[in-house]
Amino acid sequence: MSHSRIIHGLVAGIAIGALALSTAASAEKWDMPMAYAATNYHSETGEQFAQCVTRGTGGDIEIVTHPSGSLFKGGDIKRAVQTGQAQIGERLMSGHQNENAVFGFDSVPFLATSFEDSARLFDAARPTMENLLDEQNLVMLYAVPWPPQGLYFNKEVNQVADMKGLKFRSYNNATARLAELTGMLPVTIEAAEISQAFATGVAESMISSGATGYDRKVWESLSHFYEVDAWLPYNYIMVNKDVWNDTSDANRNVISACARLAEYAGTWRAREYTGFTMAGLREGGMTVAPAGDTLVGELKAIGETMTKEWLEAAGDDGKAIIEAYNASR
Ligand code: PCA
Repeated sequence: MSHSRIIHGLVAGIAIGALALSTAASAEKWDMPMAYAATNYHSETGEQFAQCVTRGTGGDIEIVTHPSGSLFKGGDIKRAVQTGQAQIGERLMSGHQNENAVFGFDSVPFLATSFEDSARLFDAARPTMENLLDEQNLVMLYAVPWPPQGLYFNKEVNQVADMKGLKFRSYNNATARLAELTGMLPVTIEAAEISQAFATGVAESMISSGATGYDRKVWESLSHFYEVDAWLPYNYIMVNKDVWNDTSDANRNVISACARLAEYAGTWRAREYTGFTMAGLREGGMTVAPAGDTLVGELKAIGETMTKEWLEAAGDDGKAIIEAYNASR
């Protein structure tokens, strides 16, 4: 072999070695399934969180978001992250209420009905939720509320009796129970599928935020949104614990800082999106108004029943959350 050939070979070898090294350092890709519309503030906040991490870690970790249930459907996201099929993901926390009632602390009717109160409630619950998730191989990174929940119908509704027999789209145990207690027929449907469900008559009503109605253009099928401010449920971002434990201290610090920023930004966006989407529902032709006194009175009574039931089901953890919440006033 000639001298120049050897040098050439050596240089190529070093170049390949360097390439392998740099791909190893930048190759870690984290898929982040999310369940809601790409244009929704939760998804936008998640996307900016992902960019913050990718940039902050100098490309060591590239997070790729998959909104609208495109990688995993909402109901499958937690399992996917627990089992490492996805490294990180976002889910509605109260969606896990069927596993453990405690997860529904944010869907107890009329317990926390404003952004301020729901933030206090979430902070009161945070240590308990972190522990519960830790036992399930998950690390919670941040959480952002949905706007206050109100009732959607395809007709005017002034009292609970007007709701009887309607097919009601539910998104967790609390919403299904609300349907039962109001004489409606609950059917569980992911937000990503509600336009279709309302268009085909599979569902005729739901409780949700103005945000979700707006994201899914429900004015194409529904006519009324009644502000009830029943509760403000949370979405949270979880990462697989093994993945987290394998992450360097430096990169974990970056991720935690990006998470704090995302929680702050997402919470403010939730407030802004509330007014914006109410206006959007009106523009779409819907009647948007506070629920009438009769309806509110009846819903409060149902809320008391649901609160009692939740406290029984959520046991000591539930009681501790409510006590911490009341003490934070
Ligand atoms: N939107 C989500 C959960 C709560 C909300 O406002 C949904 O309807 O699925």
